[in-house]
Amino acid sequence: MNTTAPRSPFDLSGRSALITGSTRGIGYALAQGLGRAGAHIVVNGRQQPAVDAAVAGLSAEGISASGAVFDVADEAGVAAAFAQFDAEGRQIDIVVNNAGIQHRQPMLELPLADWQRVIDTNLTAAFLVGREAARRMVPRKAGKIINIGSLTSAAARATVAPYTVAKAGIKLLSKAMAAEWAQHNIQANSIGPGYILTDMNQALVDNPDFDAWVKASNPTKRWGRPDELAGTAVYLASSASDYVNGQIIYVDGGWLSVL
Ligand code: GCO
Repeated sequence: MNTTAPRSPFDLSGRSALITGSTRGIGYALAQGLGRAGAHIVVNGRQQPAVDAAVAGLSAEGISASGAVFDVADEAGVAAAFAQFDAEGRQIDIVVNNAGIQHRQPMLELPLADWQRVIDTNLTAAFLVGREAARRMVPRKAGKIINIGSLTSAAARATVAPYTVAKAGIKLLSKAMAAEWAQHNIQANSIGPGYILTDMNQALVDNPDFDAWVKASNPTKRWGRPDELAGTAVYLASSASDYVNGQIIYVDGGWLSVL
């Protein structure tokens, strides 16, 4: 008698997921979510102590995790990280391009260097990491790429122009990846989080006008929590989404559905 339960299409055991910018915030919550679904997690950040702390935190709850310290916006650093994965025999089956920064300043005063820094980290890095991962996924004929967008993938907000443009680019980067790599059984999709309670957004949470605007604009009437993004990430990382490609799924409490 065969007593083995059929594998759930959401089961990630035996897969490895690299999540960029995963020492805290949304990235860490996605690491927990994919880890709880069975994946080995490769934590990424720029600082060794923060990466070590995140690996320790995941390990403490029984998740298999390791660390990779590199700057996602540095082409040579990204290539070196993947060469190291190759050397360790670590196959990256799932990539979550999550690393992101914010810079809030009206465009009339915005220095080019700040524009460029935000575009490099929030958009170009997803190309660099995705390209390096896909170079290995194409011959294997399997891979999952999840690019983290934003509400600003759909519409702009004053004072965050480079972020908005980068996140709009993320939405189309997933489609560009799908256009070229779907034939190799790679699925690339985006998640568009709404306003989420993270360190990056703390200044907005602490601003009573902004907080009131978020609660008034969102039909759910509250900010989202990082862990509320995990289910969508598990879906897009799993075989449950094997015929889903180039999509963006907004996890926004319904924000974009109402006027
Ligand atoms: C901002 C925030 C963004 C938002 C996000 C909502 O300043 O606009 O920092 O990160 O939370 O755009 O999707």
